[in-house]
Amino acid sequence: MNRREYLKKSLAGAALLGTAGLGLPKESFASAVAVDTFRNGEYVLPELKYSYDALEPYIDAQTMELHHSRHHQGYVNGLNNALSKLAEARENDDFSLVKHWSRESAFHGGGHFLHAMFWEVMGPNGGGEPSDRTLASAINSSFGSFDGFKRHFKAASGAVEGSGWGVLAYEPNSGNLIIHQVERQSDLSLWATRPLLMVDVWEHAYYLKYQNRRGDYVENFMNVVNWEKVAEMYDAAASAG
Ligand code: MN3
Repeated sequence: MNRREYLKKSLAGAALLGTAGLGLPKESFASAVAVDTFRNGEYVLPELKYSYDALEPYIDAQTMELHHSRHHQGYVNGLNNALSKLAEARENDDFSLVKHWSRESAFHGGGHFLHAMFWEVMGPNGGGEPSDRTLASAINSSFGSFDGFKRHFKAASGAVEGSGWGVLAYEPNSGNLIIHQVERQSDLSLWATRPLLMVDVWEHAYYLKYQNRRGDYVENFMNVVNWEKVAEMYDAAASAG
């Protein structure tokens, strides 16, 4: 299987997940971004490909460590727990708490998958504009210009009400890119779009360094974007769609 076929297969899994909730495990959503998040029958915290201080001065080491080792680990644990409770419910044929555990699996699953991609779309040598021509032209045709995209992405991410995410995503029906405001993190699994670039705007992602200045954090996030990774995911999404 060549790379394109592999990615296409993975993306088919991602599409399935969109309609079937947390469809497990071989064709997991995360495999679309080639992040190792599932091992020996359960979800695991993926390792960062750079050190906690690698994104300084834009994102500080203490925030990165807490965010990755505590918050993300919490979503991994919550997802595994919710899925085991749902398995228990099936075994006992007792679905009295199905609503609760379904919500828990969506919330922690959303957190786990979004963070797994979030770590990948940042990097120490990031920022600037995408050098990949396919992605650059998709951004231009969807937003008019790279600057138009950037202004829209920053405005949308800064204005998310409460906790949530700003997400650039591929919409396979039109072939266009769109920007979502995701409140909390549970709704993404319901959508047909394929996320390409996301910024975590929960306070835990920036409060130590930026306090209530979310706009400054989003502004500086643009300096750590790993556009090669985004281009790779765009290529995979567009060739599968
Ligand atoms: Mn977070």
